[in-house]
Amino acid sequence: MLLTKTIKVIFWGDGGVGKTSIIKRFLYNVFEGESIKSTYGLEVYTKMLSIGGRKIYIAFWDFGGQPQFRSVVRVLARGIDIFVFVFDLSDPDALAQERIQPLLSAIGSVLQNSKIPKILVGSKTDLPRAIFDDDILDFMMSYKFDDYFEVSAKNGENIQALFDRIFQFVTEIIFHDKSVKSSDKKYNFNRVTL
Ligand SMILES: Nc1nc2c(ncn2[C@@H]2O[C@H](COP(=O)(O)OP(=O)(O)OP(=O)(O)O)[C@@H](O)[C@H]2O)c(=O)[nH]1
Ligand SMILES: [Mg+2]
Repeated sequence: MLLTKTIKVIFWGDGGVGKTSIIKRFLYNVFEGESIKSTYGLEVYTKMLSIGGRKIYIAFWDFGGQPQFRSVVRVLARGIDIFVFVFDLSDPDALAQERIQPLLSAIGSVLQNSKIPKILVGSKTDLPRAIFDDDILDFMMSYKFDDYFEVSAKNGENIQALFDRIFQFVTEIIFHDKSVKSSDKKYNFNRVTL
């Protein structure tokens, strides 16, 4: 008998940074552009994978980042397996403390939990870049992210690499691979253009 399991992957970040666009680019290979609607509260997308003879359901929890939805995130994020935090590389204030702090406090203790893999994603690489590499590295290290990807939902750049990494974490979770322990964390800049 095949055992099934659901892995909960949370996408979090400010309103308009491109969370829904990233998920839709990966799942449906589309980019809706200006016509995409801001996520109202929460939408969950699922995908089935077969890993080592086991059926694994991956649930992508796509939260609306607008301030009015922030109060529900902490409760709904319970049971999270993988955390993905998206910021907009074309927005010069994307990593400013006053923008980041309310977002990170809304998510509760996820960032303090070293057992949860955490991926940082810089979005909209097709637009002019407004954030310095040093600021990204500082941010990654302060909050102990395990990996970093720069993507564009518009042209698809690095989207597959991001989801491959998510699925690698899924495999590690399923098979209890110890390589995701915080002591083994490596900081990788998965840039297409360096
Ligand atoms: N140029 C460019 N625009 C993008 C990209 N990804 C998203 N956008 C645009 O940014 C806007 C917001 O995208 P969404 O995917 O709705 O962002 P979100 O993070 O899901 O926003 P909320 O649901 O409000 O939290 C839309 O106008 C998108 O077309 C990208 O890679 N490049
Ligand atoms: Mg959205």
